[in-house]
Amino acid sequence: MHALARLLRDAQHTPPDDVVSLLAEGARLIGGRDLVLYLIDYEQQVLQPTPERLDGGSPVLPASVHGTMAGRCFSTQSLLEAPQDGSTQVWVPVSERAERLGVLGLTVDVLDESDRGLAEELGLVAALLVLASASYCDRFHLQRRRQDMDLAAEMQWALLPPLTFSCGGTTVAGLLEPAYEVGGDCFDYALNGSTLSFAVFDAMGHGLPSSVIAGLAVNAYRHARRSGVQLDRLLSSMEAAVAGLMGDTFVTAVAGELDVRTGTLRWVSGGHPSPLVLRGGSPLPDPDVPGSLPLGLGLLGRTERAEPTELSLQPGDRVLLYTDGVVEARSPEGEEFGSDRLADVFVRESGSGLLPSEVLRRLVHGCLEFQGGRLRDDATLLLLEWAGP
Ligand SMILES: [Mn+2]
Repeated sequence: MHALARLLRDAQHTPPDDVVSLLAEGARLIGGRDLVLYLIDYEQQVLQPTPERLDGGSPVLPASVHGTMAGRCFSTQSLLEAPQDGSTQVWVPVSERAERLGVLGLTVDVLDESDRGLAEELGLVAALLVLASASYCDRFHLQRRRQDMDLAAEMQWALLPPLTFSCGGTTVAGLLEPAYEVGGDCFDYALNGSTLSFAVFDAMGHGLPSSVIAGLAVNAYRHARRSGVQLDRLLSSMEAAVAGLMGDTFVTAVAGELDVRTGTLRWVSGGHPSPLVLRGGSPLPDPDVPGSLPLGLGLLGRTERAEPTELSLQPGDRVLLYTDGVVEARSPEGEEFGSDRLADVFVRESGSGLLPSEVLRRLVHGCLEFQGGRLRDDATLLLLEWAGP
């Protein structure tokens, strides 16, 4: 590990947009050459390469997640190797915990067990370098874009936590579409001690105004959470911020807490669809939750918020939160996506042994494809998995 730690030291003095030359130096430790750093695009469909041309001059093409070795490495999060022209082509996940950032591709003559270990560690170092460098240069944000991003989406992406996080058997994974035009949908989460807090928001309308309101909602949520506001008071506390500044706009919200030691799940809703819970491959019946109003609407102080709904999770349960843009999606023929279809697709993808982040990626694309690739409203999904204490 010492040699890789040396890369971190060298990184302190290397221009932040030149992570690839540091990684190429790391690859040479196992005789690796032609290193390529692929980063996943915002829609999670294509891995975008740097450099775009190897030293010998041959071009490096983007790699689709579906149907390429780089894509399979990304989906399964495992090192892959394949013989190529007398050498071996290697693909290594570039991930921080469960957050899948991309893949390293490199060529070696031979690869033994200790080289494999080193290659995997190089992928972890790559993830840390990309995350750190992305906070002070634009290179990596741009590499992930396959088209222009509008201002509202720029604001939404800056608000989001890492899309996926995993610790000790609990995973949370989120995704939103349309990636380059998203406006009012957002989510957030945090693990503090044994409490995983999470929330999903949908601000009314579209575009920039929605994005501003969503930003306010997320930050009001974080502020309340960090001020120690309990779950039963959370929505009223956020209401004060949203209603106070924005007049007659509204935000639907669902916010909850999972005790990762016991599996106790509690949540509150403000006009938001109820979570869908999958146990042993089948959805649980809808919880009997009283109707609730969104945040805002000038109802500050005039509505009583219901007590949190509680559910004891069993190991292996998966909980899906979604915004109305998912279930109200319509096919070009006018058919609604609907919550039954969402449950069906969730059951099917969950049964395939895939990682939670990959299940979610496929769910979002299922919804997008259903609409002929063109969403009318933002669609956001947040998936929690509890594997047990
Ligand atoms: Mn919506």
